Amino acid sequence: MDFQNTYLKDVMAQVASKNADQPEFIQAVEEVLKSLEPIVDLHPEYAKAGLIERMVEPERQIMFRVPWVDDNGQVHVNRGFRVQFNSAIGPFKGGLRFHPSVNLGIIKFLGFEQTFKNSLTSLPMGGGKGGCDFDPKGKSDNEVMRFCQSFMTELYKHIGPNTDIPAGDIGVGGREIGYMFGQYKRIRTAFENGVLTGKGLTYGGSLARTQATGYGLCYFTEEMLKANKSSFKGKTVVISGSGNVAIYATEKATEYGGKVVALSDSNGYIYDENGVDLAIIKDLKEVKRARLSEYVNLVPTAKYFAGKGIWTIKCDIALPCATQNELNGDDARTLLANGCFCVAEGANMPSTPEAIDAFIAAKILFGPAKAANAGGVATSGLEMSQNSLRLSWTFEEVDEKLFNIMKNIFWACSNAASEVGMDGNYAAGANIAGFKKVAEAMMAQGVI
Ligand code: NDP
Ligand code: 2IT
Repeated sequence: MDFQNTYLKDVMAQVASKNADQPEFIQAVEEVLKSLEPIVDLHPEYAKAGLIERMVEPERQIMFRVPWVDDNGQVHVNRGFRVQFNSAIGPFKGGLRFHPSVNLGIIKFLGFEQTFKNSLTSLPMGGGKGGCDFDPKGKSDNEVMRFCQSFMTELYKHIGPNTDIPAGDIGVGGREIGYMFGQYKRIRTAFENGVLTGKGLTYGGSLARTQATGYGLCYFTEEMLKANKSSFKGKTVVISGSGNVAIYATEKATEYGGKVVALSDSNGYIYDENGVDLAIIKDLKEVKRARLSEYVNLVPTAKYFAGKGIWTIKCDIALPCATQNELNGDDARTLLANGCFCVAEGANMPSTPEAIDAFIAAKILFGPAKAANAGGVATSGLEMSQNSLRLSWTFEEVDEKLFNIMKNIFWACSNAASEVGMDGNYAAGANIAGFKKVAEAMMAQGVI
Protein backbone atom coordinates (compact mmCIF):
# COMPACT_ATOMS: atom_id res chain seq x y z
CA MET A 1 0.00 0.00 0.00
CA ASP A 2 1.38 3.43 -0.91
CA PHE A 3 1.75 6.13 1.70
CA GLN A 4 2.28 9.75 0.69
CA ASN A 5 3.00 10.88 4.23
CA THR A 6 6.62 9.90 5.00
CA TYR A 7 6.07 9.69 8.78
CA LEU A 8 3.21 7.20 8.36
CA LYS A 9 5.18 5.34 5.71
CA ASP A 10 8.13 4.90 8.09
CA VAL A 11 5.93 3.79 10.98
CA MET A 12 4.14 1.30 8.72
CA ALA A 13 7.48 -0.14 7.54
CA GLN A 14 8.55 -0.58 11.17
CA VAL A 15 5.30 -2.28 12.10
CA ALA A 16 5.62 -4.65 9.15
CA SER A 17 9.21 -5.62 9.97
CA LYS A 18 8.78 -5.88 13.76
CA ASN A 19 5.61 -7.99 13.47
CA ALA A 20 6.37 -9.99 10.35
CA ASP A 21 4.74 -13.11 11.81
CA GLN A 22 1.46 -11.29 12.59
CA PRO A 23 -0.31 -10.72 9.24
CA GLU A 24 -3.69 -9.83 10.77
CA PHE A 25 -2.11 -7.17 12.98
CA ILE A 26 -0.22 -5.65 10.05
CA GLN A 27 -3.44 -5.66 8.00
CA ALA A 28 -5.41 -3.85 10.72
CA VAL A 29 -2.71 -1.22 11.28
CA GLU A 30 -2.26 -0.56 7.57
CA GLU A 31 -5.98 -0.04 7.06
CA VAL A 32 -6.11 2.55 9.84
CA LEU A 33 -2.86 4.40 9.08
CA LYS A 34 -3.76 4.74 5.43
CA SER A 35 -6.90 6.69 6.25
CA LEU A 36 -5.11 8.92 8.76
CA GLU A 37 -2.96 10.60 6.10
CA PRO A 38 -5.09 13.75 5.76
CA ILE A 39 -5.09 14.22 9.55
CA VAL A 40 -1.43 13.46 10.18
CA ASP A 41 -0.53 15.86 7.33
CA LEU A 42 -2.20 18.62 9.35
CA HIS A 43 -0.38 17.70 12.59
CA PRO A 44 3.39 17.62 12.15
CA GLU A 45 3.72 17.62 15.97
CA TYR A 46 2.56 14.00 16.02
CA ALA A 47 5.86 12.82 14.49
CA LYS A 48 8.01 14.53 17.14
CA ALA A 49 5.74 13.13 19.87
CA GLY A 50 6.12 9.62 18.45
CA LEU A 51 2.34 9.44 18.65
CA ILE A 52 1.72 6.84 15.97
CA GLU A 53 4.65 4.66 17.10
CA ARG A 54 3.10 4.61 20.57
CA MET A 55 -0.35 3.87 19.18
CA VAL A 56 0.80 0.76 17.32
CA GLU A 57 2.65 -0.71 20.31
CA PRO A 58 0.45 -2.25 23.03
CA GLU A 59 0.97 -0.79 26.50
CA ARG A 60 1.29 -4.31 27.89
CA GLN A 61 0.98 -7.91 26.61
CA ILE A 62 0.44 -10.84 28.91
CA MET A 63 0.85 -14.49 27.85
CA PHE A 64 0.34 -17.37 30.20
CA ARG A 65 -0.06 -21.12 30.61
CA VAL A 66 -3.58 -22.46 31.10
CA PRO A 67 -3.48 -26.06 32.36
CA TRP A 68 -6.76 -27.91 32.87
CA VAL A 69 -7.99 -31.47 33.37
CA ASP A 70 -10.54 -33.10 31.05
CA ASP A 71 -13.32 -35.48 32.13
CA ASN A 72 -11.01 -38.48 31.70
CA GLY A 73 -8.34 -37.04 33.96
CA GLN A 74 -6.07 -36.04 31.10
CA VAL A 75 -4.18 -32.75 31.51
CA HIS A 76 -4.21 -30.21 28.66
CA VAL A 77 -2.25 -26.99 28.33
CA ASN A 78 -3.46 -23.96 26.38
CA ARG A 79 -1.93 -20.54 25.82
CA GLY A 80 -3.74 -17.54 27.30
CA PHE A 81 -3.40 -13.91 26.22
CA ARG A 82 -4.40 -10.44 27.34
CA VAL A 83 -3.19 -7.50 25.28
CA GLN A 84 -3.73 -4.16 27.04
CA PHE A 85 -3.46 -1.96 24.01
CA ASN A 86 -4.33 1.59 24.90
CA SER A 87 -5.69 3.25 28.05
CA ALA A 88 -5.63 6.88 26.90
CA ILE A 89 -9.37 7.44 27.27
CA GLY A 90 -10.34 4.83 29.86
CA PRO A 91 -9.44 1.46 31.37
CA PHE A 92 -8.63 -1.31 28.89
CA LYS A 93 -11.85 -2.86 27.58
CA GLY A 94 -12.51 -5.64 25.12
CA GLY A 95 -13.56 -9.22 24.75
CA LEU A 96 -11.97 -12.64 25.25
CA ARG A 97 -11.90 -15.08 22.34
CA PHE A 98 -11.66 -18.85 22.83
CA HIS A 99 -10.88 -20.45 19.48
CA PRO A 100 -8.10 -22.80 18.30
CA SER A 101 -6.86 -20.14 15.83
CA VAL A 102 -6.06 -17.61 18.59
CA ASN A 103 -2.48 -16.35 18.64
CA LEU A 104 -0.73 -13.14 19.66
CA GLY A 105 -1.13 -11.48 16.24
CA ILE A 106 -4.89 -12.07 16.21
CA ILE A 107 -5.33 -10.71 19.74
CA LYS A 108 -3.18 -7.67 18.83
CA PHE A 109 -5.24 -6.89 15.73
CA LEU A 110 -8.40 -7.13 17.79
CA GLY A 111 -6.97 -4.94 20.59
CA PHE A 112 -5.80 -2.32 18.11
CA GLU A 113 -9.21 -2.16 16.42
CA GLN A 114 -10.91 -2.08 19.82
CA THR A 115 -9.10 1.13 20.79
CA PHE A 116 -10.69 3.10 17.94
CA LYS A 117 -14.04 1.32 18.21
CA ASN A 118 -14.32 2.15 21.90
CA SER A 119 -13.42 5.75 21.18
CA LEU A 120 -16.27 5.90 18.63
CA THR A 121 -18.82 4.81 21.25
CA SER A 122 -18.14 8.13 23.07
CA LEU A 123 -17.88 6.18 26.36
CA PRO A 124 -14.68 6.27 28.47
CA MET A 125 -13.11 2.93 27.50
CA GLY A 126 -9.57 2.14 26.34
CA GLY A 127 -8.78 -0.82 24.10
CA GLY A 128 -7.78 -4.37 24.98
CA LYS A 129 -8.43 -7.94 23.92
CA GLY A 130 -7.58 -11.40 25.15
CA GLY A 131 -8.31 -15.02 24.72
CA CYS A 132 -6.96 -18.50 24.40
CA ASP A 133 -6.34 -21.18 21.77
CA PHE A 134 -8.80 -23.40 23.66
CA ASP A 135 -11.57 -24.96 21.56
CA PRO A 136 -14.88 -25.06 23.48
CA LYS A 137 -16.49 -27.26 20.78
CA GLY A 138 -17.30 -30.74 22.02
CA LYS A 139 -16.26 -29.98 25.61
CA SER A 140 -18.58 -30.78 28.52
CA ASP A 141 -19.84 -27.99 30.79
CA ASN A 142 -17.50 -29.24 33.51
CA GLU A 143 -14.51 -29.12 31.20
CA VAL A 144 -15.41 -25.57 30.14
CA MET A 145 -15.79 -24.62 33.82
CA ARG A 146 -12.41 -26.05 34.82
CA PHE A 147 -10.78 -24.37 31.86
CA CYS A 148 -12.39 -20.97 32.68
CA GLN A 149 -11.33 -21.27 36.33
CA SER A 150 -7.74 -21.98 35.34
CA PHE A 151 -7.74 -19.13 32.82
CA MET A 152 -9.05 -16.66 35.43
CA THR A 153 -6.62 -17.89 38.10
CA GLU A 154 -3.88 -16.14 36.11
CA LEU A 155 -5.90 -13.39 34.40
CA TYR A 156 -7.30 -11.96 37.65
CA LYS A 157 -3.89 -10.48 38.52
CA HIS A 158 -4.08 -8.16 35.55
CA ILE A 159 -7.72 -7.01 35.46
CA GLY A 160 -10.14 -5.03 37.63
CA PRO A 161 -13.11 -2.65 37.32
CA ASN A 162 -10.77 0.35 36.93
CA THR A 163 -7.92 -1.45 35.18
CA ASP A 164 -9.11 -3.79 32.47
CA ILE A 165 -12.62 -5.14 31.88
CA PRO A 166 -12.91 -8.23 29.65
CA ALA A 167 -16.13 -9.53 28.05
CA GLY A 168 -17.13 -12.13 25.45
CA ASP A 169 -16.16 -12.68 21.83
CA ILE A 170 -16.02 -15.83 19.68
CA GLY A 171 -16.46 -18.89 21.92
CA VAL A 172 -17.13 -16.80 25.03
CA GLY A 173 -20.75 -16.16 25.99
CA GLY A 174 -22.83 -16.07 29.17
CA ARG A 175 -21.75 -19.51 30.34
CA GLU A 176 -18.02 -18.74 30.17
CA ILE A 177 -18.41 -15.25 31.68
CA GLY A 178 -20.32 -16.83 34.59
CA TYR A 179 -17.57 -19.34 35.34
CA MET A 180 -14.88 -16.67 35.04
CA PHE A 181 -16.75 -14.23 37.26
CA GLY A 182 -17.27 -16.93 39.92
CA GLN A 183 -13.56 -17.68 40.01
CA TYR A 184 -12.56 -13.99 40.05
CA LYS A 185 -14.87 -13.33 43.00
CA ARG A 186 -13.58 -16.33 44.86
CA ILE A 187 -9.88 -15.49 44.55
CA ARG A 188 -10.25 -11.70 44.92
CA THR A 189 -12.54 -12.12 47.95
CA ALA A 190 -14.65 -9.28 46.59
CA PHE A 191 -17.89 -8.92 44.68
CA GLU A 192 -16.57 -6.54 42.02
CA ASN A 193 -19.00 -7.12 39.21
CA GLY A 194 -17.61 -4.21 37.18
CA VAL A 195 -14.64 -6.44 36.28
CA LEU A 196 -16.41 -8.31 33.49
CA THR A 197 -19.30 -7.48 31.18
CA GLY A 198 -21.77 -9.75 29.48
CA LYS A 199 -22.69 -11.18 32.87
CA GLY A 200 -25.93 -12.98 33.72
CA LEU A 201 -28.85 -10.82 34.79
CA THR A 202 -28.87 -12.17 38.36
CA TYR A 203 -25.37 -10.89 39.19
CA GLY A 204 -25.00 -7.52 37.51
CA GLY A 205 -25.45 -8.18 33.81
CA SER A 206 -27.25 -5.64 31.64
CA LEU A 207 -30.49 -6.23 29.81
CA ALA A 208 -29.94 -6.00 26.05
CA ARG A 209 -26.20 -6.87 26.21
CA THR A 210 -26.89 -10.25 24.58
CA GLN A 211 -28.71 -8.57 21.71
CA ALA A 212 -26.49 -5.49 21.55
CA THR A 213 -23.94 -6.25 18.84
CA GLY A 214 -26.47 -7.62 16.34
CA TYR A 215 -29.10 -4.99 17.14
CA GLY A 216 -26.48 -2.24 17.08
CA LEU A 217 -25.24 -3.44 13.69
CA CYS A 218 -28.77 -3.08 12.31
CA TYR A 219 -29.31 0.33 13.97
CA PHE A 220 -26.10 1.55 12.33
CA THR A 221 -27.04 -0.03 8.99
CA GLU A 222 -30.59 1.32 9.00
CA GLU A 223 -29.24 4.82 9.71
CA MET A 224 -26.72 4.45 6.86
CA LEU A 225 -29.49 3.22 4.55
CA LYS A 226 -31.81 6.04 5.64
CA ALA A 227 -29.12 8.67 5.00
CA ASN A 228 -28.94 7.25 1.49
CA LYS A 229 -32.72 7.14 0.97
CA SER A 230 -33.14 3.42 1.54
CA SER A 231 -33.99 0.99 4.36
CA PHE A 232 -34.03 -2.72 5.27
CA LYS A 233 -37.70 -2.92 4.33
CA GLY A 234 -38.30 -5.45 1.56
CA LYS A 235 -34.59 -6.21 1.11
CA THR A 236 -32.98 -9.64 0.86
CA VAL A 237 -30.27 -10.03 3.49
CA VAL A 238 -27.43 -12.57 3.79
CA ILE A 239 -25.74 -12.90 7.18
CA SER A 240 -22.67 -15.06 7.78
CA GLY A 241 -22.07 -16.83 11.07
CA SER A 242 -24.79 -18.17 13.36
CA GLY A 243 -23.43 -17.11 16.74
CA ASN A 244 -24.33 -14.26 19.05
CA VAL A 245 -23.85 -11.43 16.55
CA ALA A 246 -25.48 -13.19 13.58
CA ILE A 247 -28.54 -14.30 15.58
CA TYR A 248 -29.44 -10.84 16.89
CA ALA A 249 -28.61 -9.18 13.57
CA THR A 250 -31.11 -11.60 11.99
CA GLU A 251 -33.71 -10.69 14.62
CA LYS A 252 -33.42 -6.92 14.13
CA ALA A 253 -33.02 -7.01 10.32
CA THR A 254 -36.23 -9.07 10.19
CA GLU A 255 -37.99 -6.64 12.54
CA TYR A 256 -36.99 -3.82 10.18
CA GLY A 257 -38.69 -5.67 7.30
CA GLY A 258 -35.67 -7.37 5.72
CA LYS A 259 -35.71 -11.06 4.73
CA VAL A 260 -32.69 -13.00 5.98
CA VAL A 261 -32.26 -15.93 3.58
CA ALA A 262 -28.91 -17.40 4.67
CA LEU A 263 -26.70 -18.05 7.71
CA SER A 264 -23.45 -20.03 8.07
CA ASP A 265 -20.97 -21.66 10.42
CA SER A 266 -17.42 -22.83 9.85
CA ASN A 267 -18.64 -26.00 8.08
CA GLY A 268 -21.21 -24.61 5.65
CA TYR A 269 -24.32 -22.49 5.13
CA ILE A 270 -28.08 -22.77 4.97
CA TYR A 271 -30.30 -21.10 2.41
CA ASP A 272 -34.06 -20.65 2.46
CA GLU A 273 -35.66 -18.25 -0.02
CA ASN A 274 -38.61 -17.87 2.38
CA GLY A 275 -36.36 -16.52 5.12
CA VAL A 276 -34.78 -18.37 8.04
CA ASP A 277 -36.77 -19.40 11.12
CA LEU A 278 -34.95 -17.67 13.94
CA ALA A 279 -36.67 -19.55 16.79
CA ILE A 280 -35.27 -22.81 15.39
CA ILE A 281 -31.80 -21.27 14.93
CA LYS A 282 -31.79 -19.97 18.50
CA ASP A 283 -32.78 -23.35 19.89
CA LEU A 284 -30.12 -25.13 17.83
CA LYS A 285 -27.29 -22.70 18.57
CA GLU A 286 -28.05 -21.17 21.99
CA VAL A 287 -29.67 -24.14 23.73
CA LYS A 288 -28.41 -27.30 22.00
CA ARG A 289 -25.01 -25.94 20.81
CA ALA A 290 -25.61 -27.99 17.64
CA ARG A 291 -24.18 -27.61 14.13
CA LEU A 292 -26.09 -25.47 11.63
CA SER A 293 -26.41 -28.43 9.23
CA GLU A 294 -29.08 -29.84 11.54
CA TYR A 295 -31.39 -26.97 10.58
CA VAL A 296 -32.43 -28.64 7.32
CA ASN A 297 -33.73 -31.66 9.24
CA LEU A 298 -36.19 -29.30 10.95
CA VAL A 299 -37.05 -27.00 8.04
CA PRO A 300 -37.66 -28.96 4.81
CA THR A 301 -37.69 -25.88 2.53
CA ALA A 302 -34.12 -25.01 3.54
CA LYS A 303 -30.98 -26.28 1.80
CA TYR A 304 -27.57 -26.90 3.38
CA PHE A 305 -24.33 -26.44 1.45
CA ALA A 306 -21.03 -27.59 2.89
CA GLY A 307 -18.04 -25.25 2.67
CA LYS A 308 -17.67 -21.53 2.03
CA GLY A 309 -19.87 -19.95 -0.61
CA ILE A 310 -22.45 -17.99 1.33
CA TRP A 311 -21.46 -14.83 -0.60
CA THR A 312 -22.61 -16.42 -3.88
CA ILE A 313 -26.22 -16.01 -2.73
CA LYS A 314 -27.94 -13.06 -4.38
CA CYS A 315 -28.79 -10.33 -1.88
CA ASP A 316 -29.28 -6.59 -1.44
CA ILE A 317 -27.57 -6.36 1.94
CA ALA A 318 -24.69 -8.50 3.27
CA LEU A 319 -23.76 -8.59 6.95
CA PRO A 320 -20.59 -10.62 7.60
CA CYS A 321 -20.84 -11.70 11.26
CA ALA A 322 -18.47 -14.68 11.62
CA THR A 323 -14.75 -13.93 11.67
CA GLN A 324 -11.78 -12.04 10.17
CA ASN A 325 -11.03 -12.26 6.44
CA GLU A 326 -14.14 -14.33 5.71
CA LEU A 327 -15.04 -12.17 2.68
CA ASN A 328 -12.30 -11.79 0.05
CA GLY A 329 -11.93 -9.86 -3.22
CA ASP A 330 -13.66 -12.56 -5.28
CA ASP A 331 -16.55 -12.71 -2.82
CA ALA A 332 -16.87 -8.92 -2.99
CA ARG A 333 -16.98 -8.96 -6.79
CA THR A 334 -19.61 -11.73 -6.71
CA LEU A 335 -21.76 -9.76 -4.27
CA LEU A 336 -21.47 -6.62 -6.43
CA ALA A 337 -22.27 -8.53 -9.64
CA ASN A 338 -25.39 -9.89 -7.90
CA GLY A 339 -26.61 -6.39 -7.07
CA CYS A 340 -25.61 -6.13 -3.41
CA PHE A 341 -25.55 -2.42 -2.55
CA CYS A 342 -24.86 -2.45 1.20
CA VAL A 343 -22.32 -4.31 3.33
CA ALA A 344 -21.98 -3.74 7.08
CA GLU A 345 -19.50 -5.64 9.22
CA GLY A 346 -20.73 -7.36 12.40
CA ALA A 347 -17.52 -9.36 12.75
CA ASN A 348 -14.11 -7.77 13.32
CA MET A 349 -12.19 -7.24 10.05
CA PRO A 350 -14.31 -9.73 8.05
CA SER A 351 -13.52 -8.12 4.69
CA THR A 352 -10.03 -8.42 3.23
CA PRO A 353 -8.34 -5.19 2.01
CA GLU A 354 -9.12 -6.22 -1.57
CA ALA A 355 -12.81 -6.67 -0.71
CA ILE A 356 -12.96 -3.25 0.99
CA ASP A 357 -11.28 -1.62 -2.03
CA ALA A 358 -13.88 -3.25 -4.30
CA PHE A 359 -16.78 -1.95 -2.17
CA ILE A 360 -15.36 1.57 -1.94
CA ALA A 361 -14.58 1.67 -5.68
CA ALA A 362 -18.14 0.54 -6.47
CA LYS A 363 -19.42 3.30 -4.14
CA ILE A 364 -21.83 0.97 -2.37
CA LEU A 365 -22.71 1.58 1.27
CA PHE A 366 -19.98 0.07 3.41
CA GLY A 367 -20.21 0.10 7.21
CA PRO A 368 -16.78 -0.78 8.68
CA ALA A 369 -16.51 -3.12 11.68
CA LYS A 370 -15.15 -0.70 14.23
CA ALA A 371 -18.22 1.48 13.75
CA ALA A 372 -20.91 -1.00 12.75
CA ASN A 373 -20.26 -3.59 15.48
CA ALA A 374 -19.52 -1.11 18.29
CA GLY A 375 -22.95 -1.72 19.85
CA GLY A 376 -21.66 -4.71 21.83
CA VAL A 377 -18.90 -2.86 23.61
CA ALA A 378 -21.07 0.26 23.93
CA THR A 379 -23.62 -1.79 25.85
CA SER A 380 -20.77 -3.26 27.90
CA GLY A 381 -19.98 0.36 28.77
CA LEU A 382 -23.61 0.78 29.83
CA GLU A 383 -23.30 -2.38 31.94
CA MET A 384 -20.27 -0.83 33.66
CA SER A 385 -22.29 2.35 34.33
CA GLN A 386 -25.09 0.32 35.90
CA ASN A 387 -22.60 -1.63 38.03
CA SER A 388 -21.04 1.62 39.29
CA LEU A 389 -24.47 3.04 40.08
CA ARG A 390 -25.59 -0.26 41.65
CA LEU A 391 -28.75 0.05 39.59
CA SER A 392 -30.29 -1.78 36.63
CA TRP A 393 -31.94 -0.05 33.74
CA THR A 394 -34.88 -1.59 31.84
CA PHE A 395 -34.43 -3.26 28.47
CA GLU A 396 -36.07 -0.25 26.82
CA GLU A 397 -33.73 2.22 28.53
CA VAL A 398 -30.60 0.33 27.50
CA ASP A 399 -31.90 -0.31 23.98
CA GLU A 400 -32.71 3.35 23.47
CA LYS A 401 -29.24 4.40 24.61
CA LEU A 402 -27.74 1.80 22.26
CA PHE A 403 -29.86 3.07 19.38
CA ASN A 404 -28.73 6.66 19.94
CA ILE A 405 -25.08 5.64 20.27
CA MET A 406 -25.19 3.75 16.94
CA LYS A 407 -26.93 6.63 15.21
CA ASN A 408 -24.31 9.04 16.53
CA ILE A 409 -21.50 6.73 15.43
CA PHE A 410 -22.88 6.67 11.90
CA TRP A 411 -22.98 10.47 11.75
CA ALA A 412 -19.53 10.79 13.33
CA CYS A 413 -18.16 8.57 10.54
CA SER A 414 -20.10 10.38 7.86
CA ASN A 415 -19.04 13.85 9.05
CA ALA A 416 -15.38 12.88 9.53
CA ALA A 417 -15.30 11.50 5.97
CA SER A 418 -16.86 14.65 4.53
CA GLU A 419 -14.42 16.89 6.42
CA VAL A 420 -11.51 15.35 4.49
CA GLY A 421 -13.37 15.41 1.18
CA MET A 422 -14.22 11.69 1.21
CA ASP A 423 -18.02 11.85 1.29
CA GLY A 424 -19.59 8.44 1.89
CA ASN A 425 -16.29 6.70 2.75
CA TYR A 426 -17.42 5.59 6.21
CA ALA A 427 -14.36 3.34 6.60
CA ALA A 428 -12.03 6.33 6.46
CA GLY A 429 -14.49 8.33 8.55
CA ALA A 430 -14.56 5.69 11.32
CA ASN A 431 -10.78 5.56 11.51
CA ILE A 432 -10.44 9.35 11.61
CA ALA A 433 -13.24 9.92 14.14
CA GLY A 434 -12.00 7.11 16.41
CA PHE A 435 -8.40 8.29 16.16
CA LYS A 436 -8.98 11.95 17.01
CA LYS A 437 -10.11 11.45 20.61
CA VAL A 438 -7.38 8.91 21.39
CA ALA A 439 -4.73 11.18 19.81
CA GLU A 440 -5.85 14.22 21.75
CA ALA A 441 -5.88 12.30 25.04
CA MET A 442 -2.43 10.85 24.40
CA MET A 443 -0.97 14.23 23.47
CA ALA A 444 -2.42 15.71 26.68
CA GLN A 445 -1.02 12.97 28.91
CA GLY A 446 2.63 13.33 27.93
CA VAL A 447 5.11 10.69 26.81
CA ILE A 448 3.79 7.48 28.36
P1 NDP B 1 -19.85 -16.79 18.44
O1 NDP B 1 -18.83 -17.66 19.02
O2 NDP B 1 -21.15 -16.62 19.12
O3 NDP B 1 -20.17 -17.20 16.94
C1 NDP B 1 -19.15 -17.22 15.98
C2 NDP B 1 -19.75 -17.64 14.66
O4 NDP B 1 -18.78 -17.44 13.63
C3 NDP B 1 -20.11 -19.12 14.62
O5 NDP B 1 -21.18 -19.30 13.74
C4 NDP B 1 -18.83 -19.73 14.10
O6 NDP B 1 -19.01 -20.99 13.48
C5 NDP B 1 -18.38 -18.71 13.09
N1 NDP B 1 -16.93 -18.76 12.97
C6 NDP B 1 -16.02 -18.55 13.95
N2 NDP B 1 -14.77 -18.73 13.50
C7 NDP B 1 -14.91 -19.06 12.22
C8 NDP B 1 -13.98 -19.36 11.21
N3 NDP B 1 -12.66 -19.36 11.46
N4 NDP B 1 -14.47 -19.63 9.97
C9 NDP B 1 -15.81 -19.62 9.73
N5 NDP B 1 -16.73 -19.34 10.65
C10 NDP B 1 -16.28 -19.07 11.87
O7 NDP B 1 -19.13 -15.34 18.28
P2 NDP B 1 -19.78 -13.91 18.07
O8 NDP B 1 -21.03 -14.00 17.30
O9 NDP B 1 -19.76 -13.24 19.39
O10 NDP B 1 -18.65 -13.20 17.19
C11 NDP B 1 -18.70 -13.17 15.76
C12 NDP B 1 -17.83 -12.02 15.27
O11 NDP B 1 -18.32 -10.78 15.81
C13 NDP B 1 -16.36 -12.08 15.68
O12 NDP B 1 -15.58 -11.52 14.64
C14 NDP B 1 -16.30 -11.17 16.90
O13 NDP B 1 -15.00 -10.66 17.10
C15 NDP B 1 -17.26 -10.08 16.48
N6 NDP B 1 -17.83 -9.27 17.53
C16 NDP B 1 -18.48 -9.82 18.61
C17 NDP B 1 -19.04 -9.02 19.58
C18 NDP B 1 -19.82 -9.58 20.71
O14 NDP B 1 -20.34 -8.78 21.51
N7 NDP B 1 -19.97 -10.87 20.85
C19 NDP B 1 -18.91 -7.55 19.53
C20 NDP B 1 -18.28 -7.06 18.31
C21 NDP B 1 -17.75 -7.91 17.39
P3 NDP B 1 -18.57 -22.33 14.25
O15 NDP B 1 -19.60 -22.54 15.30
O16 NDP B 1 -18.55 -23.37 13.20
O17 NDP B 1 -17.20 -22.06 14.82
O1 2IT C 1 -15.18 -7.01 19.54
C1 2IT C 1 -15.88 -6.52 20.45
O2 2IT C 1 -16.17 -5.32 20.47
C2 2IT C 1 -16.38 -7.42 21.50
N1 2IT C 1 -16.15 -8.63 21.41
C3 2IT C 1 -17.14 -6.88 22.66
C4 2IT C 1 -16.18 -6.33 23.69
C5 2IT C 1 -16.80 -5.90 24.99
O3 2IT C 1 -16.01 -5.51 25.86
O4 2IT C 1 -18.02 -5.94 25.15
